[in-house]
Amino acid sequence: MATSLREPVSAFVALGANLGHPAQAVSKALTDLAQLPHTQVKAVSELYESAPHQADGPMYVNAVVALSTSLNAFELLQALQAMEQQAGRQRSVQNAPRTLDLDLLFFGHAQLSSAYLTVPHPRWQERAFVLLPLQDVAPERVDAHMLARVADQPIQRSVSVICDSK
Ligand code: PH2
Ligand code: MG
Ligand code: MG
Repeated sequence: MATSLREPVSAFVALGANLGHPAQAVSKALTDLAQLPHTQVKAVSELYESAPHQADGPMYVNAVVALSTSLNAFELLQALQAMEQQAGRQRSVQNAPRTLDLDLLFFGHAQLSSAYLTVPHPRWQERAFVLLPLQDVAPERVDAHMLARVADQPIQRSVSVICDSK
């Protein structure tokens, strides 16, 4: 794991789930992310309920978390994949329904493209289920044009949150 001498980097992770108990899986992942070594949770978005985008299956629960971490990008990726495994993630076809998906959106200003990892995430701007929660934790990264382009994708803040705000 990382040496503690490395400068912390600001990283953003998108969470999604649509099999099993999606809200519980996302909540547990948020708790587990806070336990990662050399890592602090800086901000957590609201939870959103979204229709599967370019995919089939049940409604998704989505969120985005902002981290500060001294792990490197591959160490963080490994930790995210271990959490997906622990949540019972099966890998079949692309965009298949899943118990937990943890995607690294940004890792500081890094631009990486390898067989294992591409950051920034190649499709982050195409997805309402990324842009809306990202706007909660990093409004400076999301603009009106981006939101307009995804305005046709069904998404809402999760029901409990809507009730809370009334
Ligand atoms: N993830 C996908 C494909 N489609 N749709 C929604 N609403 N939420 C997701 O997290 C999602 C998706 C592939 O990772
Ligand atoms: Mg994904
Ligand atoms: Mg993924």
